[in-house]
Amino acid sequence: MVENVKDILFTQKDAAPFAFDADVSRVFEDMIQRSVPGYGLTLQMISVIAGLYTQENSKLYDLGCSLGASTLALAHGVKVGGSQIIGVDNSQAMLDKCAGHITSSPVPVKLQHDDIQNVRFEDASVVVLNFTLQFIAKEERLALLQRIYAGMRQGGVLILSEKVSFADEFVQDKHIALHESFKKAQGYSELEVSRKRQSLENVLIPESISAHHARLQAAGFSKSQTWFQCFNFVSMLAYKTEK
Ligand code: GEK
Repeated sequence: MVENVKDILFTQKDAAPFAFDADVSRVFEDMIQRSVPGYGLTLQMISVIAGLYTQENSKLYDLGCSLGASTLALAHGVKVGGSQIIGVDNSQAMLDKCAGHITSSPVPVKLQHDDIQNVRFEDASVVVLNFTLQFIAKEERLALLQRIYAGMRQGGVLILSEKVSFADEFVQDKHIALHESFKKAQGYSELEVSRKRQSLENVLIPESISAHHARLQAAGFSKSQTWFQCFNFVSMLAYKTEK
């Protein structure tokens, strides 16, 4: 069970650039649930998708696995034998806590402390980037997706969840207002919301939904679809199939 400590980080600290350090790892479960609308649903559906697409004796990768919530979601969805999950994160503080959580996994999990850009992908049937690509420099995203694609089996899928932006200024402003209202409804104050916004500037870089789909196609994925959207948070599925 993940320990749920209330996130009051931004009542106390100033808006320094956001980092996945020990302070964040302590409150992360509460933080992500109260900050990402639909986060719980993405976890539930990661299980469903893993159930449908995990192939026998294949690997599943959870890139930016944090405390292991998406890793366990994958594990609980798998219905076939011989699979292994590789959870990767470059925050040691996150991985230390993750190690304690994944002991309940019904599927073997190997944790890797590394930049996801250094991972060698092989024999993958399901790959998850649940709100992680947004932290990779824009110009490095295509190369990462190409390597994921190359390490995937035919019939494999990539689940890509992201905070997104909208070209239309009116639509963009409305989504931001809705998201910030959601956060206030979750108990964050105006000050916490604005400090977090500043702290994430230049750290979390959102792109448009169409830019994501275009890049998935450029990386080799034959088809992709958006299966979930709540305000400016979306999740997409990209398919490796015969062209
Ligand atoms: C969940 N998937 O609970 N290499 C490895 N890890 C990275 C990198 C990188 N280059 N950049 C960021 N991370 C999880 C939530 S959180 C999303 C994912 C969020 C890691 C970072 O340390 C953090 O643990 C995770 O990616 C992103 O479903 O905080 O919005």
